[in-house]
Amino acid sequence: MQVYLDNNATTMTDPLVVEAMQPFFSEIYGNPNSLHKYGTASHPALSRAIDQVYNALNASDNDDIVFTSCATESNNWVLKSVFTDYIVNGEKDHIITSEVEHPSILSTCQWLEEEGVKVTYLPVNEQGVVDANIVSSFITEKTALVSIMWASNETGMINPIKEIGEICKEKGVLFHSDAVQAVGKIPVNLKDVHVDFISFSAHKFHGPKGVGALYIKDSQPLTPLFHGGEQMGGRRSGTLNVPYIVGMGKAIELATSDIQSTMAKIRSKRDHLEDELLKLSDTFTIGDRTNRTPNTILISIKGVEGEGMLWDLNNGQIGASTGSACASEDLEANTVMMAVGADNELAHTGIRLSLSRFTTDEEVEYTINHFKKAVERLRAISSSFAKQQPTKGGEVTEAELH
Ligand code: C6P
Repeated sequence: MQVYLDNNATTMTDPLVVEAMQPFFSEIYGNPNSLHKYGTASHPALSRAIDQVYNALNASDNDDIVFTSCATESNNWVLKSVFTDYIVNGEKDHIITSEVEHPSILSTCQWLEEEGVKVTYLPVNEQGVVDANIVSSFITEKTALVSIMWASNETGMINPIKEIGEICKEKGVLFHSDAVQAVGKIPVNLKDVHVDFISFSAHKFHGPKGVGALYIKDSQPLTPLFHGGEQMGGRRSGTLNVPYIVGMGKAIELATSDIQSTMAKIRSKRDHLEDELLKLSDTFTIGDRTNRTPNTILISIKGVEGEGMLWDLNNGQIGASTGSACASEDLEANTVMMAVGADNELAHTGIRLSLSRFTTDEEVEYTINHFKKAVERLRAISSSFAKQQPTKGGEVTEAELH
């Protein structure tokens, strides 16, 4: 059996999505900006894809949704353009974000700091969540932008986006949310929350890699990241990636059309997996699962190095991760676990398991069995765990976590 449990890194492209994309490679391949029939042939499919994305997010006709190559691009675009428009060419000098954002936000913020921008990196609470009141307390008249992720890629924890949005609206500050791990996993209703910008990416909800989007409320101005032709109203130049945009439309429709029942099915498998793994001694998961994306578990297994566990799981044909795929090549402690208060040793023990709507009950059972045996094997050779046994034992306490 092969089990893929790294769906927060990327997902399998749904075969129905591949089917929808297929005609736009070698049959309907004209440039959509060409005036001849080969170009215009793609227009109905493009319009449909745009409608599918607007409908899935309940965006309004006054809003813009601009297709990009990925969420990293969308995140870079919003931060760098707010810098140009409101800091270089305006009176502001400050951006607020959190310590646990994806590297595409954190590295861009570090670059902005080198350019003279003041950046506040807000801490998260022991649940891994940003407190809306803390956001409020750091906003000044010099704050140009608040950028807080909708849901964490590492823990799955969901931030209070509605409250933060209201605070930003009241204080007249732009609000961006990296919604990569929210769109397609939990309901994202843009009429229900106040956000100026959201970033998202098709490959996180069974669409193809290489296509993302930036939502821009009320089509407000934002200096383009790419200058060139008039594609996407001049907001993002470059020939439209027709098959991928069609794929994104189909994928978001499939992911959101019956999201409550899809979520319930994934959640019940996730909860069963989590309950079973928590029966192992000295294991704990990060964050209350009622406020977590329904597919995600970040579990810490005391005495078992995350990398060792991944290797063992991989030998059992199970794909998991120790955290963000973008940071998987360094063997540093998990920074999100450190941010929720784990010490250095514990922060090396995190394993992220992320399910999808394609995960089966059989795969979950297989994972439970293999995981339990792997923990036994690895603990047997872990000298630090063996040394702690006589004195410790039992559950890891809150005090040990902090
Ligand atoms: N996170 C993970 O393993 P791209 O690939 O550029 O479309 O998405 C980047 C990105 C941005 N924000 C969040 C919250 C994300 O989770 C990701 C992708 C993967 O967690 C790969 S690093």
